Parts: sequence; C-alpha cells; structure tokens
Amino acid sequence: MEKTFKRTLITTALPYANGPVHIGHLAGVYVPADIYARFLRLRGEDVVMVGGSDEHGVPITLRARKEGITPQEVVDRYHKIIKDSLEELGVSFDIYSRTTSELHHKTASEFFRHLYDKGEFTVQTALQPYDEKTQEFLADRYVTGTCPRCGNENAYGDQCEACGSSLNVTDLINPRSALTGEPVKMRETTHWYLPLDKWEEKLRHWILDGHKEWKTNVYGQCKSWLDAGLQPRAVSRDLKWGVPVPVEGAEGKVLYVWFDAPIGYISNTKELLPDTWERYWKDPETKIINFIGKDNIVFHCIVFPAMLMAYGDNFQLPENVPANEFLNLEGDKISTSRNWAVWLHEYLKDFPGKQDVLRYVLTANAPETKDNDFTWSDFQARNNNELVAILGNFVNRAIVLTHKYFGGVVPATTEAADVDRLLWEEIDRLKKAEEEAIATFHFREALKIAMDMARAGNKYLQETEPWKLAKTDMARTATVLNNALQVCANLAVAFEPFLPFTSAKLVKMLGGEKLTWDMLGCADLIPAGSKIAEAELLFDKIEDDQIEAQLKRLADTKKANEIAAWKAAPQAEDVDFDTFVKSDLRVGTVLECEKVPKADKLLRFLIDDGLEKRTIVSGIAKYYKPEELVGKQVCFIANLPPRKLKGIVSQGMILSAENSDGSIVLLTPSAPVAPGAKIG
Ligand code: B3M
Ligand code: ZN
Repeated sequence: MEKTFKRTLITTALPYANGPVHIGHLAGVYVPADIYARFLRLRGEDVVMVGGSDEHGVPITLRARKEGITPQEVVDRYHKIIKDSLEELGVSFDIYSRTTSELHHKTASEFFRHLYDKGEFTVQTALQPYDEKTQEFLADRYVTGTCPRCGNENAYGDQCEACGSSLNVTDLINPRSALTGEPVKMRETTHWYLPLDKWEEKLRHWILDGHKEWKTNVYGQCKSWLDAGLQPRAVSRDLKWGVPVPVEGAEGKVLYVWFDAPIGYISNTKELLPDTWERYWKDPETKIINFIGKDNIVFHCIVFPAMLMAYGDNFQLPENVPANEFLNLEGDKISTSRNWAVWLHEYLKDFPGKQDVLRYVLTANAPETKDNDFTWSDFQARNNNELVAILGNFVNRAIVLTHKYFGGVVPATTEAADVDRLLWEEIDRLKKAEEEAIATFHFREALKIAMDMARAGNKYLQETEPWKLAKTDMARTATVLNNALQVCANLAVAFEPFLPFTSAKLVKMLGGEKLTWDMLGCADLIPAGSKIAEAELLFDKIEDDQIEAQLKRLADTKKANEIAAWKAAPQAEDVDFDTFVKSDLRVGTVLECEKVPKADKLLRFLIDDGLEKRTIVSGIAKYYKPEELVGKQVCFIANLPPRKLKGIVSQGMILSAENSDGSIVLLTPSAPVAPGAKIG
C-alpha cells in the first residue's frame, strides 16, 4: 500500500556562497523544488520549503585570499545576490538562511558532539601537507609540484592534468604550496571519521530494497557506491573557516563542509519553526524530499542518512531524492570559474519581468533523465512559439472577444453542445495527468500537459469560431466565450506551480481570488455577470537582437578564456631549431584501443607506426570512447624514452590539444597518410 503522509519538508541543496547562482542550479534544484512546493500548497497540504547558502569550505577561503578580503565578506556578498535573485524568480522558500548563522553553528556543533559522545566516530592520524609560512594545512588541490610520471611542473596534489594520472600529494616532486609557492612539509594530523561501513547494510536495505521507485540515475549511483563497499569518511578538516570541532584539543580544526552543510537543512527548519521543527524531522508521517543536482547524490543518499542513523532520536530519512542531471550552456559545461553561465541576477536585469519565461524554458528542457543543453535560440523559440503563440494567444483571444461582444462582462451559458462536453472531458483528463506527473517528479511532462490544456482551448475556439457565431447566434457565442474564460481560469491553476507571475496576472485579469488545485476541471470558476479587465499580453515576443546580445556576451567570454589560458601557460622559452628537430613526430594508425583497468583517465593504444606495433598510454579516456578511435590516425612523439603507466610500458606520447575548460581533442591528419609518415 502506498504510504500516506501528513506533511512535507522540501529541502533544496545549499548553493556555495562563492558565486551567484546560474541556470544550472535553477534547472537542477530550485525550479523543480518550487514547482513541487507550489503544487502541494495549492492542494492545501502542510508543506515547508527550506533553503540557504552554504558558506563554509575551502573554495570560499581561496576566493577571499585572491581578492584580499575576508571569507565573511565573500559570503555576505554572494548570499545577498543569491537570496535576492531567487526571491525575484519567485522561488517560494519559507526560509532562506545561511550556514554562518549562530543557530546553524550551534546546531551543527551539537550534532557532532552528540555523535562524538555516543562513540560514533573513529580517529585516524595521517600526514598532510603543511604551509609553514601561513601555518596551515593544505587541501590536496592546493599543493602543486612536478608530476613523477610525465615531468609536468604544475601537477596538482590530487592529479596531473598533463598526463591524466591521479596522484597523491606524497607522489609530487618538490611539492609547493599553491598559496605561497613555499615548499610544503608533511605533518601529522588527526581527524574524526564517520565509519560509513557500519551503516552499509542498513543503507543498502533502505535504498536498494525500500526505494526502487527512485529515479534510475539516483538509484543506480547509490547501488554502485554500495556495491563498491563504503569506507570511513573524515568529517573534520584543518582549516580556520567553518564550524569549530567542539572537542578539547581540536583547535584549528573545523567540521568538514559536507558534514555541516546538510545539517543546515535542520538549522533552517529550526530557525523557521523554533517550536515545531521536530515534527518535520522526527515524525514518520512527514515526507522529506531533497532536491539536489547529480553531483550531490552520495552526500544525500549515503553520507547524510548515515549521520542521521548514527544520531538516532527518530530522525527521518528522505522519502525521495529526485536529483537532476546537468544542464550545459550552448554545448559546453557550465563553469563558475570560466564564467560560462547564464547568471540569474544578470538574466533578471536583461529580461525584466520575464521570470516565467526562464522558469518555463528551464522546466521544458530540464535535465531530468540526462544532461541537457540550454541554448539562447531554444529560449527564444519556446517563448515565441509556445508561450506567446499558444498560451498567450488563447487567453488574449478569449478576453478580447468577451470585450468585443459582451463589453467585458462574463456571459451566461445556455445549453452545452458536444464540443463543450468534449472540452471539459479533455481538461479533466489533463488535470489528472498533470497531477500524477508532478506528484512523481516528472515536471517536464507536467508542464507539457499544462500547455496541452492551452492547446485544447485554442482548438475549441478554432472549432466553435465565436467570431462567426456572433453574427448569427449570440446565445451560443455566450456559451462558447463563457467556456473559453473558464478554461483561462483553469490555466491559471494548471500553470501556477510553473509560471506563478503569469498565473497571478491572469487571476487579476479575470477578477479571481486565491487559487486551489481543486478548482482545476471546474467549468464555473468565474461567475456570469462578473466584469473582467482589459486584455493585457501575458508574454511578448523576444526579438533577435536580444538573443544576439546574449550570444555576443558568451563569445566574448570564450575569447577572454582563451586569452587567460595563454596567460596561464605563457609561450615557452625559445628552443633552437636543432633541438626541436630532434623530436621525432609521426603519424600512426590505431589498431586497438581500450580502457586501462583501475585508471579512469587512461587509454591503452596499440598503434601501427609503419614499422611495428607500439603501445602508447594516453590520458584522454574522459573525452573518447576507445572503440571510436580504432582505425583513426593519430600523431605521436616516437623518440621519448619508454615509461611505465599503471604497469604498462608506454612507448611515446600521443599529441592532443587542450581547451581552456580542460577538455582534450586528439590531433589527426586532415587526410589519410601512410603510417609512420614524419611530421615536420
Ligand atoms: N554546496 C555543493 C553544491 O553546491 C553544496 C551543496 C550542499 S547541500 C547540503 O553543489
Ligand atoms: Zn603527469
């Protein structure tokens, strides 16, 4: 039997306050969460939606250092931008708070202390890189040095981007602090670990047996984590910025940001409902739904639930975690650091009053089951061909015709004809379908259904032709326009979760009041004899120049990134010709290509080099499927000394080009050449 609940707690991933929010955050988390919350409220349910900024973590401290300001100043700036812009978009949080609040620090600190006192942590000591100049431990990413595999002098403590090897800080030759350039020393440090392995069986049972209905992307990720076996995870860090570890002798240590951030959901609920918050967390009749992006699945489905289980005290686990995939922008991954994004606060400035257009496009194209692409031309087309041409057009016709034939007074119906009955049957069917789609987190589908309701309205006007009827049969014209206006009122309900501004405008024009979901399907929402306002366009066409301005901005960003990439890797010193020609560059044909086991970045090539078969290992597995490369020609350096990568002897290096976003493209001759052909 399906579970029933008394109330719903909706949580939304807490965005890092080290930048504004962009369309990827919106499509992944805030727009779907808001649709769901608004829908439940329309149904009169008890629902609370909480959110807030995630204000701890290393990236915030780095940004502060780079700009020469304090971390608090960084988060104050972005918290405000994020909060204001989400509010302006109509995301209807009951509370939007922040993890630097006193209440959050207290809540997170007590949470840790409770687990500590219960003996839920283990303690481990390990060597960590330390910068003696700034007297602090460094995260792996903030240590650079020479790659032991390929000699790249700017490899990171966790990875060499030149050859793709994953590294440990201790592998680097001459490790330096990325903060000061000083050599780093390894120092012993102690941390608290949450033994996830202890909760593995319970998690397995809860998710794999108990939540087969979860989205396949979410369920699949959980399954592969669980199947791989869970390890203890450190929940503290050596850092100054964060919630101090509330244990004696833990000076200079804070809670790991991923430990305190999900507790933010609890703090936010507490802040909103100081007296009743426990009802939303500890009563099995509360349905908790976590809206997140796919990169946060493990923290919400494994780590945070394990924290809650360890805490005990009846804390409830989420009923569903409808995580979305990623939204790309014009074919490229959205990136805060490369400024490749449509920023919400900028959109709101560039397209004033068009909140619903963005909400519409992001929902119609939401990355619910796979990554999707946002393009400005699709944005324009959906506005012009769907919002303007279908929804706006129907409402406008119904209202204009009512003014034309009945002076803006809602006419009374007489007898219903078949076409009228069919219209209402269709609306009833669509209502049920929309309801089902929203309740099961299929928001794209639900939006399409709402639009089908507007399509049904247009079709009805097309079939009944009130502009012709008015010449001969005013009674019938009255019935038709009454029906059309009632459909408009229905649309205000059907679209409210998606397009709240439009819905409010529509309600105002029709002279209605508070909407409820029950109204949907009713043919008597606006009483005959009531007066409606003059027609006001719900949507305007978006012109080409507006789209071109956005595309130009993106092109400028691309150019700026290319220049920045040159600056980051300035032209190398001159090399004399005789030295250069010593490099033996050749073309070869790929005979075999396969992934190197246990190395997610590496491919092993077997190449026909014109003389014999040679093996080369290359770090491009993220960008190419091995089977695509068989038969292709590649360029390689033939006279490098052989070196071992993951136990395989690599006899040369395949040439590729790297984009500023780190993506890699293989170099290949523009027409087939004989294997072994020299390049020069
Ligand atoms: N701030 C990561 C992110 O923005 C993180 C989410 C926290 S949710 C508790 O992707
Ligand atoms: Zn390397």
